[in-house]
Amino acid sequence: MTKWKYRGGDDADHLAKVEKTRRSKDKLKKHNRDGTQFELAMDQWTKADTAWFPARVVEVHKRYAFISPEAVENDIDTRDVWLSTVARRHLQSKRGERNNIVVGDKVLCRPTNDKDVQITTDLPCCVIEHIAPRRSRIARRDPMVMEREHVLASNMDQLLIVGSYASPGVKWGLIDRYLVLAAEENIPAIIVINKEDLLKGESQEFKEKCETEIAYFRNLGYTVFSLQVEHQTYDDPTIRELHGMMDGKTTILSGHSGVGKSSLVNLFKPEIHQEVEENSNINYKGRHTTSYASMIKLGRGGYVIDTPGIRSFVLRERGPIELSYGFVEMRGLVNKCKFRECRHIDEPGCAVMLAVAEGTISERRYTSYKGILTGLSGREGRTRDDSRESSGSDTNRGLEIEPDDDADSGA
Ligand SMILES: Nc1nc2c(ncn2[C@@H]2O[C@H](COP(=O)(O)OP(=O)(O)OP(=O)(O)O)[C@@H](O)[C@H]2O)c(=O)[nH]1
Ligand SMILES: [Mg+2]
Ligand SMILES: [Zn+2]
Repeated sequence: MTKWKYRGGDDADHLAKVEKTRRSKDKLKKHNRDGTQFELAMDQWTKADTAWFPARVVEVHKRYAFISPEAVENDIDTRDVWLSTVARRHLQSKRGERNNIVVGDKVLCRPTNDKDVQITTDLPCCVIEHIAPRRSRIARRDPMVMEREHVLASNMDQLLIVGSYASPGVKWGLIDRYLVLAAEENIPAIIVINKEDLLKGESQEFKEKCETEIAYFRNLGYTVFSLQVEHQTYDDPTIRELHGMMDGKTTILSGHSGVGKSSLVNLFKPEIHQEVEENSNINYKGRHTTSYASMIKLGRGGYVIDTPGIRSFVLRERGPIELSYGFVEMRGLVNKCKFRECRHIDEPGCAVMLAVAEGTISERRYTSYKGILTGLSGREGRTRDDSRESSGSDTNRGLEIEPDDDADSGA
């Protein structure tokens, strides 16, 4: 029997089927999650006491998290924080995830004293009793336990992918991986390439390569900003345009360490000033300035989740149908391949490979697709630290979501 199945005259809308499969998987996931008592839809939250209050997780540390009360939905003062821990009976995560709560989670809190949370603090304390199902999430494969997901943040409306032309150089493959996540989460992605000033020290060939990549992404429908954050003001038209796109939304900033994520956030007059590396000439390998993902309200409204640059960003395994959904230039082609199960790797009659040969799909993007499919993409930056992580016993790390001392990588 041949390993290929002939598609024959099947004229059903393949794309619609892919979408349906995705949705049913989502439903399944939600159903499983609803099964746990900890995760409950907000309309099912029961307050045992009137003092219990809804809140948003704004920063997560190893043994505790900071939450901000959210009496009115999407209205949070991110400077007003309580110290919280997850109710003991829920500490063991049943969801195959690395941590119980992440930045952006909507939670129901029970006020308590610092004896209950077992941390001495001046802040008011509370215990997290329930978490609402996540509307959207950004997750990678956990570098410590391969089969497990490491959710980085949740409930964002859009993803801002930040790279820089130099120091560190732009990693197009990482941008591709983030775009896959955004497509799957059904949230818009905006691409920012920072440090335009450093382009002048680069070769003509490099500049042309960058221009080609940016034009390609724009052609796919993505908004791409090429800018310089340093020495820039709030009134610069490009910064204003970008800022305008964040109004009324929760935007997560992702990208390697040192690309200028926190510098960018600071331009938007956040409630809390973000720490930025002072020496712009350092080598970013092995260090990062932002240590924890945190949610911050912007001066004009809207929220950002500033994240630390992470070293390895490997996506969990995906099949070719699911993955090609995240490569928008492939979406319309997959139903034109001769075989329904086509992986677009070496199958005869593959419409995707034909498009690559004809130049309508970029070689680089196609290579990126293959790298993700085979699980090779994103490992380039793995170091000894990663292998030390993977050998550690890690069955119950409770709240932990630290950035694994992650920093820059050649991903
Ligand atoms: N040349 C140049 N340097 C910049 C620009 N924007 C930011 N930087 C510098 O780049 C360095 C890193 O900036 P950060 O904002 O700390 O970068 P980050 O992405 O938040 O880094 P992590 O928190 O480690 O993930 C700082 O020294 C900034 O001053 C720019 O437009 N041009
Ligand atoms: Mg930072
Ligand atoms: Zn194919």
